[in-house]
Amino acid sequence: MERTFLAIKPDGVQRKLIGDIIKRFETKGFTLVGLKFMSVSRELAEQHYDVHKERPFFSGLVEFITSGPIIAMVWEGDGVVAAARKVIGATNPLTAEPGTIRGDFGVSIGRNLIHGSDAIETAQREIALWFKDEELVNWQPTLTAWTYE
Ligand code: D4T
Repeated sequence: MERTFLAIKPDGVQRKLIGDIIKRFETKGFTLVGLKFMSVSRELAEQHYDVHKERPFFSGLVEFITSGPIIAMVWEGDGVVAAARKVIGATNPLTAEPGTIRGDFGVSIGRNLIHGSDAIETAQREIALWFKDEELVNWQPTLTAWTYE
């Protein structure tokens, strides 16, 4: 089953949007398999954003993600990587569609509330970076037959 890595960034935590954000993925039908509330070290932040290390906004990204606690999560489901990106919305909350997390709750690209892996390979890399195997829970919700045909 496909898995993705999602993180509620410090702005989402400070604005008390944890419950609202998690609810979108639960009600959609995806399954939570890992979750931790944590501070992010500079080393982990730099590894996570390694793909952006030459971009002008890299240091700002690292500063921001280490500025307060975050929620790191792994979610599971058919097509969850691409579908979660749709639930999240476009990178810039001002242009993100209403009904998406960023479209409904944000206005600024540097405060876009949540990260989601952008491809299956990225998800595998990010899950391995943020979680140990034993921190992930393999389970099947009893509602599965009512969610998946
Ligand atoms: P993440 O990776 O956080 O899910 O965001 P996206 O996948 O939607 O967007 P991204 O990787 O292109 O950007 C990562 C992160 O950088 C911030 N950012 C981005 C920024 O502050 N200024 C910019 O010009 C861009 C392109 C927002 C998200």
